[in-house]
Amino acid sequence: MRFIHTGDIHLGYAPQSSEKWAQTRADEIWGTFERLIKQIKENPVDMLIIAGDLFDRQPLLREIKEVDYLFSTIKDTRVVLMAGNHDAIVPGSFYKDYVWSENVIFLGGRNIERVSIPELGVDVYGHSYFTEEIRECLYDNVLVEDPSVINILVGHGGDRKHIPINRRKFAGSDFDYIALGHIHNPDLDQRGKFAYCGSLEPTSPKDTGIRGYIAGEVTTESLDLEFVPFSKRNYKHLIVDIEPDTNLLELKFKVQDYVERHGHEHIYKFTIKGRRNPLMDIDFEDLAGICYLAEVVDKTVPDYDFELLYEENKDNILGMYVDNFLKKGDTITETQRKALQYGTRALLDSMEEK
Ligand SMILES: [Mn+2]
Repeated sequence: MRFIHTGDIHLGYAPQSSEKWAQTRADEIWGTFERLIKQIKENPVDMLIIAGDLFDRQPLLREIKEVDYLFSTIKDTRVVLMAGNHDAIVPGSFYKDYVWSENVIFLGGRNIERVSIPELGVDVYGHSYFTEEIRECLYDNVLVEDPSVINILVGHGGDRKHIPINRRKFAGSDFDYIALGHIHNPDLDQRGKFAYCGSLEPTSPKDTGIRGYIAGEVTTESLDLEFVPFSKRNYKHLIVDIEPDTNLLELKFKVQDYVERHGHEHIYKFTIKGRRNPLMDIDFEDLAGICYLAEVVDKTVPDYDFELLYEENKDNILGMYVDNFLKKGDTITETQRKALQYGTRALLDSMEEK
């Protein structure tokens, strides 16, 4: 049985909502999901598993209809989905009474249920979230009722507040495949017969690395899993080193060069390190024009000539401040060095104002 395992699509989410490009990302999250359905339409698999958090929040009825329309376009594929912690079936949820297309199996029970699909020789086990948190280890002791068919468990969780899991128990279970969602990092364990597909698109700057889905083939005897990169963009975290003689334009060129090499389509976090010219202020706005920028972390330290500063300011507060630290010589600690740098900057600024 050939399948695609995805989850954590988070439709409706706009990552980093304060950024100019937030709405673009929200559209892209929908777009990538549509692209996956189109691909399945052209290249059908037996089953599409969506392991929770299809929506980032309670779906509108209109949104469920749109998703169901997409499913109806892949009639040759059985769609199996569950509600996760983000789109839990809370009171008033449109998930509750929705009648899905014929090829869709919505695992809409509070407790784990078994759904048999005789045409595929498959039994699927699963449930939905009805609350945002489930602390019980629901997946640890699920028993397979019919070992003669292919048995698949669909689940969502793996942290303290969302169904903690026990990987060792999975390996000893009778399931042929355990398809999990909730953890946004892909994590494939073919021998352990389980995998996290990871989110289809990255949804947070912490989600560095490649995102996509799992393409697999399972029988009662074997399991083959392949991770397929599919996201439109990835988050990349890069470190840019600068020197005291690096100027602003040079820094900008360095960043442009990084983006050139690593791909214009991605979303970047830059950490800028090194000793910088004390007169140079990093222009974050300027850098934001180069690429999709998630964050710039300034870890540079101003490269002051403290001996000279002291000589020139012997008779004022700056000179006294600097001298305090210079007297320590080599015994100066890292914290004191920072205090010296930040304090000097503050004093110079206040002297400039006068
Ligand atoms: Mn989740």
